Amino acid sequence: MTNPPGFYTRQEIASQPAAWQDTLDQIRAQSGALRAFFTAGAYDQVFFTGCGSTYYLSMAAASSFQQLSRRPARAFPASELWLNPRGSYPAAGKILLVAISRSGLTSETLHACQTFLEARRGDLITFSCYPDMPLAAMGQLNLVLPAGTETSIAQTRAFSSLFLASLAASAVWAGRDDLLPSLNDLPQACKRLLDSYALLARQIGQDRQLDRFYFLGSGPRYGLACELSLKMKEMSLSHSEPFHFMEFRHGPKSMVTGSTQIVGLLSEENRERDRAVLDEMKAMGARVLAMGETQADVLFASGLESAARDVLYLPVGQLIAFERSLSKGLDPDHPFQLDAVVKLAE
Ligand code: F1P
Repeated sequence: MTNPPGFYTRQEIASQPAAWQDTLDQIRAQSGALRAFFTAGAYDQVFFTGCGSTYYLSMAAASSFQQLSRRPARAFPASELWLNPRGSYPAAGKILLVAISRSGLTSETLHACQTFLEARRGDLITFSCYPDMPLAAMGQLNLVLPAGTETSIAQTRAFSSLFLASLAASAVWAGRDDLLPSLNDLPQACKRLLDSYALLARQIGQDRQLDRFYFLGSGPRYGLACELSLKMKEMSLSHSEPFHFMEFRHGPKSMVTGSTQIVGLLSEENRERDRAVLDEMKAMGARVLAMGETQADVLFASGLESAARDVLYLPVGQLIAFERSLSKGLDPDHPFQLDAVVKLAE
């Protein structure tokens, strides 16, 4: 018997609370090793890298790490580190490279790590989900999160679990261990969001009048907006783009029509400015969905500080893409023309 469309993706989205709990337990168990490794390294800069989803994850992780630690961090697609190292790495200084990959098998990520190690620019830590894959043996420290493994091609549970792991590790490296206990509230908050907003996600996903989607976010939320926009493309083959909130006025707003859905990943720090962008686009005819801690359509009310709660933007956004895919008669488990891993012919 064949599975119904979205059989695996539905389970992977729904099981995120348990996957996040496993991830947090694992990071807590390894926090001593993570701290010792980072302290001994005395790094000048931290680079985060990956491909596709895990590149977007790297963008969010670099921003969170720098915000928490006040130390410089950058994110690059693995292909840039591999093929354009001079334009990516600074001329001098010791680097911690954090390579992130669900599969641990993506060619560009493996090449980026290999060339980084050969150039002796610093140390490598890897985050992945499968213990027997090459990436999980390449770093001086390798964190494997089996809770993030997936059958589906588009990442949902893997992305959020790996992002949460990178955030917990960043808190340890930043000397913000005080953040770790509060992360324990996230699995429950995720479950509440999935339960409370399943219907709203379905309504938006099934609205076939919509023909374009824009995901807006700033700071770490920009990387998350990129990921949610990618979900919309991969799963539902819809026109979708991410922007920084304030950038949206600088050109992209010319695309706004009555068939536009804007999803705003509101920050608390800049809530009024973010909100003004959404209000302006609504006045132009766009439909608007605001996600955030307070005064939002998708309301977190988590009580957590900003850096700790960013992962909460993901579940409802993933559900919208999932529902739109189903409503278009597609199978979210099998995005068009995509493979789970990009392996280059050597
Ligand atoms: C990265 C990735 C996926 C994407 C696609 C191709 O994989 O870009 O995010 O969905 O299927 O590969 P990984 O290195 O994180 O395994």
